[in-house]
Amino acid sequence: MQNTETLGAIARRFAISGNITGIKPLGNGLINDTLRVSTDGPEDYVLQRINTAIFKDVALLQHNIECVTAHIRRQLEAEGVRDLDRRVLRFLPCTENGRTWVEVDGEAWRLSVLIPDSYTHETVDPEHSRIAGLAFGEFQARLADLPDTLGETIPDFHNMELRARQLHEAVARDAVGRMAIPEVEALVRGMEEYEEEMCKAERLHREGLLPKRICHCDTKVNNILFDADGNVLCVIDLDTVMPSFVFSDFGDFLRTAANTVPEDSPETGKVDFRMDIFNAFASGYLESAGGFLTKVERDNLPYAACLFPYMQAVRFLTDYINGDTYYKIRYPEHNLVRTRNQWALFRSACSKVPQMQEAVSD
Ligand code: GN1
Ligand code: MG
Repeated sequence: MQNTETLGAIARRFAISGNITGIKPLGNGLINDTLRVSTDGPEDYVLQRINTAIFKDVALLQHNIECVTAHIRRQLEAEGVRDLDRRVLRFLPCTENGRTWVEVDGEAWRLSVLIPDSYTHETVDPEHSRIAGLAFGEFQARLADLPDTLGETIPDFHNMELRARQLHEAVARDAVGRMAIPEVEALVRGMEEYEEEMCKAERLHREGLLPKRICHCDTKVNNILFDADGNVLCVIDLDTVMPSFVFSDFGDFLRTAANTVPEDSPETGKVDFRMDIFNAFASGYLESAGGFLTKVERDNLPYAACLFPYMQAVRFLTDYINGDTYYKIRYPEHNLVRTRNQWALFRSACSKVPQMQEAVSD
């Protein structure tokens, strides 16, 4: 990471106000590097280095984000919402050409206004899950009439057939010899058993039974900003907003919120899929999204709750077999530990499908 002086110089290429008084890391995303830029002016900022190894088309990425934030801002304005800057992210233009990103030594950076007195959480109780369900359903509903066309910032991001193929390719390549570990081999075989079942969404789509809608595609708990009273302010981390199946947002929230432990907890025995969180989230989501969901989408929400732990287990294991080239890791076995955790979550979710079906059909 660059030193404070270099980071300050990057931040000053955007139309910020005030003098910079400090720069320090913010949040714990696995992809981009995020920093808080404090100033003596009226606002502080969030500076992000975009991981261009993953987001290869920064112009497309920022186009999507600009369209989405402008659209939501227009809607909120029309609804008479007053605290607009707390309800939707605002990215600043850079001073030289007005774009919302700058390139520095081959790396891309962007800067948004930090929303003061806002909080992210790594865990939520049922009440906040219900509120989050409302928020993500509302986010999808708001984007249903987006006039712009959004591109896929990571093509086929949540396409399970692609993720399965990437696992097979990693296994065949065995780049760092990790297929020799019996546990890795067993995990791969276990995943193969469920592969066909888990690729159901792509089949339904091909049969014309499942639409793509604009989704957030990274609805982890910590991608929602709450105020001090626990109200949702807005949804953040918009890099992956793109056309996908509604399952993406439903499933990925539960993957993080319904797990009794964090996604990288080594205490696999403690992993359990919480039905109280599922019920609360589903009730909030159906309240705001129920109006536009088709029967196929609604009936398959329990499948979505299983699909995302499964897909994440496949992705973590693929990265482990590839030698940890995608996700940030803090120790050598980190991706394997994450895989075990998500695999246990998948198994737990599968065992609760009948209860889930009952809850969404009510
Ligand atoms: C990544 O950037 P972050 O940490 O919010 C990943 C998600 C995974 C998640 C697992 C672009 O999200 O898809 O579900 O890690 N984002 C990308 O924690 O791959
Ligand atoms: Mg994030």
